[in-house]
Amino acid sequence: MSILNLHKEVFSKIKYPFSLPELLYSYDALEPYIDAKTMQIHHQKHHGGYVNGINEVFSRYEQLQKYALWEVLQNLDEIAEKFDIPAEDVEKIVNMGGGHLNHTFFWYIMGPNKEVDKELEGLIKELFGSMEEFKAVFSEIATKHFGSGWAFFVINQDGDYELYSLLNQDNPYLLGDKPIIGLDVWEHAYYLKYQNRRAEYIRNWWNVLKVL
Ligand code: MN3
Repeated sequence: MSILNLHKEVFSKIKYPFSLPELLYSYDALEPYIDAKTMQIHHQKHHGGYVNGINEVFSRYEQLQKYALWEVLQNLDEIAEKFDIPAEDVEKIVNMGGGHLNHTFFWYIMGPNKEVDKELEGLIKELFGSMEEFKAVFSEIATKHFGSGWAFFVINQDGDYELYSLLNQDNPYLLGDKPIIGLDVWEHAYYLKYQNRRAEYIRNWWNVLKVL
């Protein structure tokens, strides 16, 4: 399947009760670019925390449980009003729900062996002229993002492709966009191995991005 069908193949299946997805590779599989300790803490503790957090909120709102998580994020204002969800729980849905979606997809697009998505590769070459140009633009956005957050390559509601970064665990569905590629630039994603060298982490990350 092409990563361009991620919405249907991955995101549409993420519903309550949420669970921490198994990685398709071992914690040390992305060495030397991402170390095993970082992967283990990132998956079990950080992602695990987001899963627990979003389950806790959804457990208190039975009306939410029939929706896929992406639908709740995309229509959050409307849904919050309809079910009378207070601001602090809306914030938890953004942070915990976004954290769960973002990480599920992050693990999914990485791997120890390249399985280049030809459809995506073709699209990127058409849009950016070359893979190098795409990587340069994406890397710059990820490197310059201030503080915690993610860099994303998305398709918007008009069918146009965009690159941008978002703060914290904000997910493109909040803007009505569908994520295609995402890179976690929270310090928890790289600090043990790279400390403050985010640019080096980003440069190395392309080696473990399975799909390109
Ligand atoms: Mn993370």
